[in-house]
Amino acid sequence: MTTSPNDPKAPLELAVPVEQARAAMLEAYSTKTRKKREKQMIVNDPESPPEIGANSRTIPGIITQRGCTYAGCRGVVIGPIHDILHITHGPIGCGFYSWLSRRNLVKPRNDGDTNYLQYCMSTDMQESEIIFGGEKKLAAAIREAYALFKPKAISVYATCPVGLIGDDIHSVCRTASEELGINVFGFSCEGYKGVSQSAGHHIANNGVFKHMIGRDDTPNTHEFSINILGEYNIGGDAWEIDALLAKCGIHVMATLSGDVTYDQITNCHTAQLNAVMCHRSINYMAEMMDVKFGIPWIKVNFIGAESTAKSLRKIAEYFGDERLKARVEAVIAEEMAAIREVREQVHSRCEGKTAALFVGGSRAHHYQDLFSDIGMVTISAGYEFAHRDDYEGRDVLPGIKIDADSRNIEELHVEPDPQRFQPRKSEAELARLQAAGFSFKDYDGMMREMRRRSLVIDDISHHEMEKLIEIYRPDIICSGIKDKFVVEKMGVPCKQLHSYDYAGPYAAFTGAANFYREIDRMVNSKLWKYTSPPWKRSPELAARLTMPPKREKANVDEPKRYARTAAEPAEA
Ligand code: CFM
Repeated sequence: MTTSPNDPKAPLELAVPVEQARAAMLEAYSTKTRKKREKQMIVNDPESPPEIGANSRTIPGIITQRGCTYAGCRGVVIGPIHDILHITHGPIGCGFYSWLSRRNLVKPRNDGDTNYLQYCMSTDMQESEIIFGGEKKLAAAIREAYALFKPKAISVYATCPVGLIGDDIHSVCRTASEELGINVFGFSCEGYKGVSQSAGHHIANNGVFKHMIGRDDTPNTHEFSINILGEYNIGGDAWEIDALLAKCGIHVMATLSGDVTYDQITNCHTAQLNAVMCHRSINYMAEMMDVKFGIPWIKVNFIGAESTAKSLRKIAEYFGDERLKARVEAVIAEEMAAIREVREQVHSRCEGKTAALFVGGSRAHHYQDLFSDIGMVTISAGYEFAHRDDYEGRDVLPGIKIDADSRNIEELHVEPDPQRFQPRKSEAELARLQAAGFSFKDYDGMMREMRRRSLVIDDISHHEMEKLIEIYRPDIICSGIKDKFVVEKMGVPCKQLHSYDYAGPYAAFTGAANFYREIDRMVNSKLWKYTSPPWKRSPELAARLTMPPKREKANVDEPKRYARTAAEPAEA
């Protein structure tokens, strides 16, 4: 366990060169599609990551794993706040599919505490609202919900038809707020607003910042206090992180947004530091809190034992307190010792095995550290909806072109708060930290930490995933429900890194040990070699992407058709 199997400097040597695999993936596409996909499929150079095409529209006809803006806002960033009522203004399907499918777990602290996450509230728009407007129905729904539950706050989410018919949800919310005397606010997060759920994250950050952050100035009396931003308590991850930090003597004011209450959020601007887990979904909030309140932010990663130790040390370094540093070292030593045996055993069975990760906007990066812990190599990875800075590092931010889709999302103009802006560190303290090599806002992106010559693929399609498996047959693929069973039918285990397949937690040290065991069980199971996909047994099910001959008209893209062929012979 000396050198990391994912040491970026070491070039990845694969039986089939990555350029060849990339060409094989691109081959089936029409000229126009190929041109676009080429920019999103990059052979990695960690020292100087090449520019990757990211956060651009998915080409129609390509099977993507992406979600919508509404999902990113209601489902991801705000949904986990469990003591406010979330009302989806739209047809019933949008509400239902945002309900409890993400495993952002909640444990009310005391008997009788409110937990509304079991409820799925929707205005259930019908044709009459689409034609005559849905504002009245929304106002009635807010009143009804208040009468039933008396919540501290109500949050309203617009779905696609709401934007199309022009319901003004914000004025309905303002009126309801005056009438009921509670905080009621809305999000214009119509599904079509952006190219993916990423737009919804930004809209959610803006809304939480405007309507919740800073409403309660109760002084913070904790010696060492931080917020964790971009941690959603999937499978209980946030609880692991909280417990670990508590052991070190560090208090978590609020986790945005995992098992968190409205009151925690309204008071979290009193923390001393923001530690960012998922850069993609919440970097906006970290920046805005820095400008308005003077809270600096750093990037952390509590996924993987080595990364967790590194993140704890970084937080202790920030506070600069010798007692805290000693405590953190003692906790790291104790936790590492507790998982040493399982890590070594699993390492001996998994060393040299390969993984490929295609997930969301940060996990494809973070989970590479867990695989490194047990000697596994990541040969290919990519995000569904991340931006160039999540791939190449924040240095590229000034050079990112703002396109029409991004311009659609409001950029809040934030200024230091005249009363509450208070720099958390003096000039002298900042100089001391900088001299020791400490940096703030320090996200270098995924590519700088991946092996040279690994394949980075943005918004991977099902076709590319199948080619990847055909060519490299990784020992495990980490992805989500949209392709899990396609992957497994091809005889490769697939670990869902969104929902964790009903398992977890995987964060911090105890979580890391859970992950080692799970991966060991999956990659070393003999089951996979007995798996034969249905199309191998029944050749009439085999389908192949075939392109018709080129069309004459230059301005029309070649149509894509799936022609069913009995191409593959039946297995004996
Ligand atoms: Fe951040 Fe997430 Fe992710 Fe994300 Fe998500 Fe998620 Fe994810 Mo699924 S906020 S970007 S929009 S870490 S729901 S908890 S697992 S895609 S990699």
